[in-house]
Amino acid sequence: HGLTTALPAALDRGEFFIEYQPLVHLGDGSVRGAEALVRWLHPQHGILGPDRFIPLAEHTGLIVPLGRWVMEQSVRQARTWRERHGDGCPLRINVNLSPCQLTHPGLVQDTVDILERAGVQPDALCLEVTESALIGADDDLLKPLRRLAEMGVDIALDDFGTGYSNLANLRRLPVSVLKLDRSFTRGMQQFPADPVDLKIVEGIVSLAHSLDLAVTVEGVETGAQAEQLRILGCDTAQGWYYARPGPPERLHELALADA
Ligand code: G
Ligand code: G
Ligand code: MN
Ligand code: NA
Repeated sequence: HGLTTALPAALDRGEFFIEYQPLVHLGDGSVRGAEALVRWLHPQHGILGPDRFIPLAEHTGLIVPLGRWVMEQSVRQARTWRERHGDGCPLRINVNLSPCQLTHPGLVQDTVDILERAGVQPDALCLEVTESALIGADDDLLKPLRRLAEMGVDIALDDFGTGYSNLANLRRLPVSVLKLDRSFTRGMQQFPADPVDLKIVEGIVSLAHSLDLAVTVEGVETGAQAEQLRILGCDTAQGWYYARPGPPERLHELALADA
């Protein structure tokens, strides 16, 4: 595959870049952070989304250096936001981790090094791991995540609600945030909202809060959805209603606009 063989050189040549999508507090509308989403500016094919190359990078192992690069850029960006935004700025950065990064032995040390080099507190970083990556996870897989959580790095369970995981299993996982999958948000788009989706989200929020987990909702496209999800008790939202993924300056403007 042409894209696969081009990946390592693309990293060396600096063809990857990151867009940031804001995470907004549903209670007061303030920007609390952003998710980092990697793109590839391919010299022939133009901008390629992660769905086009992350699976290839996972297959070849390039995801480890690429993921490290994404984390380094994102953490530096978080420092810039925190500096420009002033003291006590709570802006955080969410970075996605592939399953193979979780099993890579260097994960904890790489993360510590990146935070130290950037001079950023661990609480500025949230690592997103998909629910499916942790289904049936044994202690060896959870150990690095526990270490990171003890340091103060937040761990979020991404695409929550699609993985058929055992809910009782949640207590074992060192996560502090559930990211509710977009499919639930879709049910709130129509009016009246899908009553089954309402009940499911209500149940998840109640379970999450009783376990001291925050709930982030993805894919919010309308004000009506945002209002419905706020009433259901969700904490944070992400989606086109607030902003599409964009360059870092855009997030700074959004964050300052409501400061
Ligand atoms: O918005 P978008 O098409 O960029 O994102 C598609 C998917 O790609 C998301 O589910 C996201 O989890 C994944 N993704 C985006 N950036 C990264 C990254 O840096 N690392 C990994 N592993 N996945 C990413
Ligand atoms: O990690 P994850 O797959 O959850 O990453 C988010 C993905 O969802 C990205 O591909 C991003 O572009 C996409 N996305 C973000 N906001 C919205 C939205 O409001 N609606 C839809 N349909 N997709 C969104
Ligand atoms: Mn994600
Ligand atoms: Na997701």
